Amino acid sequence: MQISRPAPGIGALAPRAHLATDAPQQSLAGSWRFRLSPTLHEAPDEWRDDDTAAWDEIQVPGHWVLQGHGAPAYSNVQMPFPVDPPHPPQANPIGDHILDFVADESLLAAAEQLIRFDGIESAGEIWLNGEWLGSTRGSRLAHEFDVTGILRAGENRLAVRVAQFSDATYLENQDMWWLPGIFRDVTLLARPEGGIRDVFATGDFDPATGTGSLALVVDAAAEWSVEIPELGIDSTGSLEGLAVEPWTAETPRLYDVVVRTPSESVSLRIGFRRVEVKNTEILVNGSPILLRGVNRHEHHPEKGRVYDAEWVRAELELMKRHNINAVRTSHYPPHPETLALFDELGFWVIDECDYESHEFVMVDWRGNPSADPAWRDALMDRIQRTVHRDKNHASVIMWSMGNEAGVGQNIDAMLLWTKQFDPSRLTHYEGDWSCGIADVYSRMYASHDEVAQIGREGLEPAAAGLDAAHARRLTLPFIQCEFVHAMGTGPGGMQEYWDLFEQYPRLAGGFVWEWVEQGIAVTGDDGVRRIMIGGDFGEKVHDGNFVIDGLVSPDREPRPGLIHYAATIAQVQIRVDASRATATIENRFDHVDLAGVTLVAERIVDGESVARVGLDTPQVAPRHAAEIALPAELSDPRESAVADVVTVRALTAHDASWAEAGHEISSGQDVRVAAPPAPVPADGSVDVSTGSGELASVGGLAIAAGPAVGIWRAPTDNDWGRLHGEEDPTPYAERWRRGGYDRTVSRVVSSATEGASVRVHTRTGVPILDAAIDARMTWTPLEGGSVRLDLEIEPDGSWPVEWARLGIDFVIDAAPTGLDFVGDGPVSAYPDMRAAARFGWWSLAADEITVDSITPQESGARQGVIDATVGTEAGSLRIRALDAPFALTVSPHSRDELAAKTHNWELEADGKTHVSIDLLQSGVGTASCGPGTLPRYRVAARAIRTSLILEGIAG
Ligand code: IPT
Repeated sequence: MQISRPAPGIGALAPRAHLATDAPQQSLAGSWRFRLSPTLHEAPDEWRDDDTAAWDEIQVPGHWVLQGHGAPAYSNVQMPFPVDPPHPPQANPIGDHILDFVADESLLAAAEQLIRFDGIESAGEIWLNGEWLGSTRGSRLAHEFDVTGILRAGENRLAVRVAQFSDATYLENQDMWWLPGIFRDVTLLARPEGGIRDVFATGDFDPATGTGSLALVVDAAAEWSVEIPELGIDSTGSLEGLAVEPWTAETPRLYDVVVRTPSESVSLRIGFRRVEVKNTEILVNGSPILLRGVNRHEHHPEKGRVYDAEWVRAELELMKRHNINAVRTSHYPPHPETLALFDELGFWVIDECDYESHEFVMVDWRGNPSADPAWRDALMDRIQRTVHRDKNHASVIMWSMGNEAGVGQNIDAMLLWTKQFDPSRLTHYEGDWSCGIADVYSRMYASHDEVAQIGREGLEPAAAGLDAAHARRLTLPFIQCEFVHAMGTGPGGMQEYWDLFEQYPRLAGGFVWEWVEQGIAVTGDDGVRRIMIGGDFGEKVHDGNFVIDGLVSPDREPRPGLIHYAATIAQVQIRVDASRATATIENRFDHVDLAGVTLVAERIVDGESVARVGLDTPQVAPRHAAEIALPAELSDPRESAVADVVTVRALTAHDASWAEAGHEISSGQDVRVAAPPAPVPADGSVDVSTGSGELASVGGLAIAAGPAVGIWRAPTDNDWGRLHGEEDPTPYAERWRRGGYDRTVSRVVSSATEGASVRVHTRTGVPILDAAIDARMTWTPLEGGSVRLDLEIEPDGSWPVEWARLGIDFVIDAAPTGLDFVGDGPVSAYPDMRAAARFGWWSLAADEITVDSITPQESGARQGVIDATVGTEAGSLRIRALDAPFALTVSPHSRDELAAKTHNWELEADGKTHVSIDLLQSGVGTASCGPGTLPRYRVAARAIRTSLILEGIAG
């Protein structure tokens, strides 16, 4: 087996489209025989005629490392073995696969037969009945081999030797698990005489005339014709002047098209649309588009990259329900059926070539295949296989050459070939900022400031004196093919990016990194299913939890980041002004008006719904807004109310495959919160210890600890991120630890009783340094056993770094049972990630209070809280704000426990409820990869005061 050649596979037929045909096919999916050898040297030379009775069984499609042979491994930029191209390491598992099968008669009856492999990682050598068919390169690319005259009646033996690593591995370092195997379909295809080898169908829509055309390049061995039944068309050539509705991601209108010869019919689903660049904007059908995107890896927690049709449909529908309209297929073409789903559901797609050579960045790009002529054919083969396979899909608006592969002549050649082969789409390659050839300027993780600058320069004509490359780049639209990093608690700063994308026409949107957390589920002997990360399989080189950075969990549960992203990018934005009795409805769709949207309004006063009405949806053109009047019952003043909230929701008006009518697209609110009536002090006493300064109990509920002043949080993945471009790039998590913020020490300075009140002054310091926080607390008994706390906080000395938060922390000696609160929810939020939080009267179950991050970290804060009841097994603690709202975090885990553990399944609940009432909180940012928390969301030491009512209800 030759696996050290910088070259394409051998023997495969020229690439062509993945076509739905009526010619017979036979799937070879199922149970195969399998034997693993640890190295190529130990893999027997003679094996293809072996009796496989003693071999193991393996499911194809499948990855052997997920079926009990060897182990998965995760590394991102770094290679799991030395950078010694084109050689794989000696320790290179070899998987021999054998299938004995009988070919269907219908196949054998055809003039010719092919076998197609849709994906083998990383290199396959294929034999049928002892004849060598060839080899594959390009794990996510299809390879077809001619088996005419080799495939026979009766028993056939297919033997496939797969190397886990090969020369191809140097081109496939794509920030995902290394998952070898025949992981996509294997299919036998009949090729009838006079059949259709290939079709390239380009559906165009001319916005000026409102008509479509269909350009067809058909490679057939007979006369062909094309039929569009819906349009009553039956013709023998390309078609023009078609009365069609255009395809867009918002209106994914497809037409069934059949291309036929006397012996074969090929069915296509064609969308008519025109993609072009004008005045730095990406236009589709003449209108600019904004990409509300995600980067999507193929990942299933048990099956890896094996396609599961229902699962993939469900995940794309989940995207649609969260207003996502674009997908970058990072960093390889997905299973071919996924493209059909993109067409059908409506997504703008950047289809990316199966190419990343990021490991060369570790050696200053020495030997990078993008720049080495020796690899040219291998790379050209990859882009051609990508483009040919998916060329008939309306959803694909850009071809991407790959990811993070440096620069070089081979990339240029790939771009040039693609542009020439398919001028109907744009080309993309992020790795070359000079943009000499690509049609869009693309970047990843550029800061807000830089993105704003890129937007601004698009408005100015190219300044004199620019070099030609820069001048060309100024004419291009800009996208962030990766922009916020959805790792752990976060990402913060999405709204601020989005505001820029909305503001500058040149900015055509972005793609969150990434859609799904690529955790691998392993069920232990104890029956417990645990999510594994890099390193958990004993890898010597790995990147830990950097593979857990998605908007949804491995099981596709939305993380708060997804909920906030959905609100940020929502195509309908609503602003309510109850005092003026108006709402502004902004249509941010690019192609449709609001006929598909219904509006409902509700007014809730102090928790009671007092009015619920449907509103007439205004006719608003795409990218326009209208103001509507609200009926009086939504806006008449009510002086006595504490919280008077008018919410207008935009719902889908019609059923769609991805959501029934009535699905909420977005909402807007006007919230009027008044100070609650001043509480009346009562006789009695407060149970505050003048020794420790702690609240021993309230209303019969024992308080195990607190209040303690807290300035630290269990570091998030983003808190561990280096702050590139900042004066001090040291991660906040490290600076907090250095500053001792996680180990504060308090003492009571004074305590005194004044009538029924107790006044306590505490001073909280950090080890080593002289910075401190003085907290002055006055406790006053109220009617019914509750207490009032007036709190004044003043920092002293010099604080080495901003605080994570400023709060007072309590511990109750019983596990949490739930949380009811009045404030912004129900989703967990932080100051720079709160777009989806809506004021309301919310009730959370115990398992909804925090986020079950795979890597334990701070989570679960609720913002803008004015009233909360923390339920515990010992009773509940009610906390009410007397002036400013607070942020509330309730957790079954202490911060020390969260910070100490590396997997969620290692966490041990201490049976206590940890409550933090935060007066200030830092944003979360996206520094795990990208900019840190924006300065305006950082918390410099400062004085603050507040007043609260605490009420205990012993349970
Ligand atoms: C960027 C990669 O393109 C992407 O694949 C992923 O690894 C992401 O980072 C981090 O999760 S590259 C980064 C070094 C900017």
